[in-house]
Amino acid sequence: MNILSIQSHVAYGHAGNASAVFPLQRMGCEVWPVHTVMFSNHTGHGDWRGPIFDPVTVEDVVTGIEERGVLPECNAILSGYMGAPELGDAILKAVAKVKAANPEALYCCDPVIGDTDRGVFVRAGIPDFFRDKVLKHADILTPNHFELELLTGRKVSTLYDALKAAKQLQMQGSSLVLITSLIRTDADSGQIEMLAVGGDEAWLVATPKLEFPHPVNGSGDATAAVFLAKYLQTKNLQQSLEHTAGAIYALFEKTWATKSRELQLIASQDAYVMPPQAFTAEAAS
Ligand code: PXL
Repeated sequence: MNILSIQSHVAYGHAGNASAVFPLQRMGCEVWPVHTVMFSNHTGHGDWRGPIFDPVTVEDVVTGIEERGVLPECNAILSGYMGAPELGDAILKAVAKVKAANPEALYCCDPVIGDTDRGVFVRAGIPDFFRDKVLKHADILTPNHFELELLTGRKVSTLYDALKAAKQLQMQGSSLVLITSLIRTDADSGQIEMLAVGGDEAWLVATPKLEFPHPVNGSGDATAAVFLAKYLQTKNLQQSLEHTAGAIYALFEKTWATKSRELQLIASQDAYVMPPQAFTAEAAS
């Protein structure tokens, strides 16, 4: 599998490509990382240094890859944190190029906007870009709870609400929706859930919720990556969801045990291939 991954890069710690690339590689995928920003660290630290790349730079790097003649071999595009709304068009141009070269390629968009702890943490214009321009092009969309509500304009409190919201996104164009963190009133509060909806299938999986002394950033980026790789390998929604739940729970557990502020992405490497604990997804309706 070859995956063109267009998202942020951080030098220290793990977010964006610095969270997605290693799990993808460890799962056996070739990754072509193109960075939208090069920051010292993720923005959850409050301050950081480094540039947001010009859209022309991102387009140029993609053109260079195109000139190698390899786009027909690209199986998927993965996009995430953008840094500036102007980078959106560069990402969509890359998606168009890859799909022209390989109509089977999937576009997996992680609509990185914010989360329930921090609210919106991206620049103005980015949420609108996802809502107005991206939804119709994405084959797979991986919002967290906060992003799901923001993109659909719906309050999501129950499983019924979540299914409705996912269906709305499907109607807008994303055939597969993975809600990477679902918090609902009609579930055990000691659990955190993920919901995968594709076609008329829906699968729900729960893992224990770990209480961290500080927020952990970058886990959504690894989640989208692991899910995409497993889905490309199996084309099976339930299996991809269960694998992702096991892998990401192991990553959280290791991070929690070490009390680290950064994801223990490398130390958890075996979990991406063989999750140590199995979680069974249930059909949801
Ligand atoms: O996990 C999303 C993300 C990606 N990239 C950068 C970030 C964040 C979230 O904080 O700061 C640079």
